[in-house]
Amino acid sequence: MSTAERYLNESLAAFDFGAPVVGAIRFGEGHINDTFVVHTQPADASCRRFILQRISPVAFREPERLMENIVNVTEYLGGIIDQSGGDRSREALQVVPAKDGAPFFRDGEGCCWRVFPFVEGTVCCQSADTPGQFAAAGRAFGRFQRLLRDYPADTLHETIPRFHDTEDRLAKLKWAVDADPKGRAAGCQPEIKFCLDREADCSVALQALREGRLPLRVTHNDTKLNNVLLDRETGAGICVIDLDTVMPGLSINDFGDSIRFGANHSAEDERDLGKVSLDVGLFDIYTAAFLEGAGGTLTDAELEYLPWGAKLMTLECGIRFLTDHLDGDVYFHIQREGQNLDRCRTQCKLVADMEKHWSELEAIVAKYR
Ligand code: ADP
Ligand code: GN1
Ligand code: MG
Repeated sequence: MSTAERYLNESLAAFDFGAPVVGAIRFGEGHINDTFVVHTQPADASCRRFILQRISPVAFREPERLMENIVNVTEYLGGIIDQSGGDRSREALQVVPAKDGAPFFRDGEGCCWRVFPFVEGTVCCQSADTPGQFAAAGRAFGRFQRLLRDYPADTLHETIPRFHDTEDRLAKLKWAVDADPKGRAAGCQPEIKFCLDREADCSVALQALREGRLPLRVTHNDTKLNNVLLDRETGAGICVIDLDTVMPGLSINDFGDSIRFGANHSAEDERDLGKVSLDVGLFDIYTAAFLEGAGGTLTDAELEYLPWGAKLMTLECGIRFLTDHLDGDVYFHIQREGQNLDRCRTQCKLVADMEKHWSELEAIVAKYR
């Protein structure tokens, strides 16, 4: 039994679901939190579902501050959605407080649990079956950025320090290679070399930020396709979820992380690298959709750096997977040994593809400027 399962019943008892709980099972394919779907049975209505999550204590050291961000951001988004005649219960996450009124429950080991109503009538895709789904996600993440344009960024806590500091990520990889606690470095020399060869790239966006060419905005920072819920009927991207890393950041990273995950036709941990390649057509579709959703929020410089967002988020993720593989898989959930190395390899393959198609990517972005 995992630690999360040990505290599941205690956590269920800490929230008022409005009706008897009839079951709770693991749910979703997130790499970080322990997620369960809870079924309740009201006496006079059909089953209602909730998402119950144990916030990863490895990823998030200050869960109370993280939840403060989420409560504030979801209330802010809800206000804007109400004003525009939308439905905040479907278009933004809603935090269900614990019985004691707090936005989370702390279990016997000090881990925090939280509850959101399940957003019904939606689908969550692990990969885009159609280009339309990818475009829908792009519009939703672009819109997310636009809606938070005037959010007071200085009131947000940094939930993971230096989260998208690619220079720091590379430094951490070097430490892991040197320490090599699991004796795995010998088995991944080509991947280590691939990442270290791109040291100069790691500074490109950060340097542009330092020089004031790229603005700091409120960003999501984890814009995988499976972090947006699509309407089951219309296919529209309606609710951006996984708000743990909403922090000041770069818009090009929100764009880029979606490209990393979605502009290809393979799983993130695909072992047959022959199946892994960047789909330039999907890059084009996502660019158009993201910019439509962002509705003029982005500056010329941000547009110019969009291909860099894609390359750097992919490289950085490869670096992070490799570091975690060397560290012994302590951060990203794995289902099999070597999975983080496999994940790293797909990222390296995608980076190499982006380099190969670089002028095409720039031309696509130029088309929409
Ligand atoms: P992680 O940080 O581990 O990725 P997420 O918050 O993304 O955790 O949740 C994991 C998965 O749970 C999502 O990919 C999605 O499938 C599902 N999920 C999370 N919140 C909701 C919700 N409110 N309604 C429906 N599904 C949800
Ligand atoms: C994690 O939480 P999830 O599964 O949506 C990670 C992202 C990585 C991603 C790689 C808080 O995202 O940064 O890009 O895995 N989230 C965190 O799939 O580290
Ligand atoms: Mg997620």
